[in-house]
Amino acid sequence: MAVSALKNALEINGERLWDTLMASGQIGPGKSTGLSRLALSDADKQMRDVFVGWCREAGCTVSVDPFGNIFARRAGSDAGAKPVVIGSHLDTQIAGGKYDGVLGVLSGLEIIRTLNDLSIETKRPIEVASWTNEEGVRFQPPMLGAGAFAGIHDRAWVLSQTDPDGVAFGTELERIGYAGPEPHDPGDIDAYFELHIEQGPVLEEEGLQVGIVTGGFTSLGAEVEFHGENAHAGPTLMRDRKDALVGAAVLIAKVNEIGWEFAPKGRSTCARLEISPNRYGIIADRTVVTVDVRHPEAAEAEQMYRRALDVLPIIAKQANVEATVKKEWCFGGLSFDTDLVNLVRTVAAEMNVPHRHMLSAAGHDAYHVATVAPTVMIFTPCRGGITHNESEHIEPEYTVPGVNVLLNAVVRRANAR
Ligand code: HGY
Ligand code: MN
Ligand code: MN
Repeated sequence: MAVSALKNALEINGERLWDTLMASGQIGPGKSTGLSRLALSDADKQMRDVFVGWCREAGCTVSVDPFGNIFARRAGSDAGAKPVVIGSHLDTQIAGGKYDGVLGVLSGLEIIRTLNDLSIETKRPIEVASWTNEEGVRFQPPMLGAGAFAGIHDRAWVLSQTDPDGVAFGTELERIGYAGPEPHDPGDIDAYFELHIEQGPVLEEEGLQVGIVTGGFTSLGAEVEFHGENAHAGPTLMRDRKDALVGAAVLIAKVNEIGWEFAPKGRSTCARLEISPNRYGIIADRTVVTVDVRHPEAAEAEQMYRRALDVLPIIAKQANVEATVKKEWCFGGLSFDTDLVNLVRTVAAEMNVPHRHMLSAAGHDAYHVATVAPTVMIFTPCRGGITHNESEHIEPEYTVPGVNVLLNAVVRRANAR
């Protein structure tokens, strides 16, 4: 590990962070080395309960807002000062790794534990936030808890969002006991830091340990429903068919084509497909396709999105079905706070931690928090850039330096005038 040039640079207890990460990795179902800890599931509740217990053991006061977002606060000498918040998410993808989101939340906890060990009091309070349903696997859109906190989504609308089984977000929050009383004031944050695995190969390939995230791709998403008619797969003549699966198939191929056309910067997929009745011998009368296009330049992302939706009438005619856009969302296309970007870069340089500026192609809770508070993200490497995959993997020697940069940047911000 590079020896820090920063006089009396603070350092976390890397072993303790790893033990905490491994403990989290045991909470929830998942094949082999991964996790499938979906938002508001029993496993999510179990993880939340353990996390809240850890925070209380570390002397934090814990509060929960009406969206299940958890805030664990370590008091500062100036009780009236706005807190410096460190956050991310504890829910995982359905075939996810143990580190996406989780590393950011548990790094925040480790920073509080380290400050306790060193009996360091900061001027501003320091708070660790765990946002609900970042992954958008169970409930769409992604980053739902952070978006609700920032006032981007209406409270009643969020609570009414349903999962594929028709179970409402608000019902599940009540069921797991994380429907908090009153909303937190989104204006009550001095600065927000989110440390996250890069989920790409750049830092590892360049032998760097910290990515200072200056902004994010523009991501545009939609849920498109095709309505056709059930009919027999045999006797029904081709001219008489209204096959919703054909509509979906043509759109999926088209979205992929658009991604290749705008590659390498442009990205696209239709990651989710619902088919009804999805049985042998009967033509599908309903399909739902999730469109996801992304690009570092907003105008290009917009063009990709328009191209995808402009073909709907053509597909509808061709497949003799109806096409309806049921939901739309967008996130990203932002720049993070310049002062915080400069602070993280200064600390990384002083600590001799090899770093670079970069953009995020993945969405993060920080995107929504950035609409209400100065915000920055720190990326740390992950093996082969593999993520949203059970074999997501990180190592202490290239992760701990980034958490140490976060620790020193947060303390400096928490003590600033
Ligand atoms: O979709 C995203 O980029 C994020 O991982 N939820
Ligand atoms: Mn994440
Ligand atoms: Mn993710």
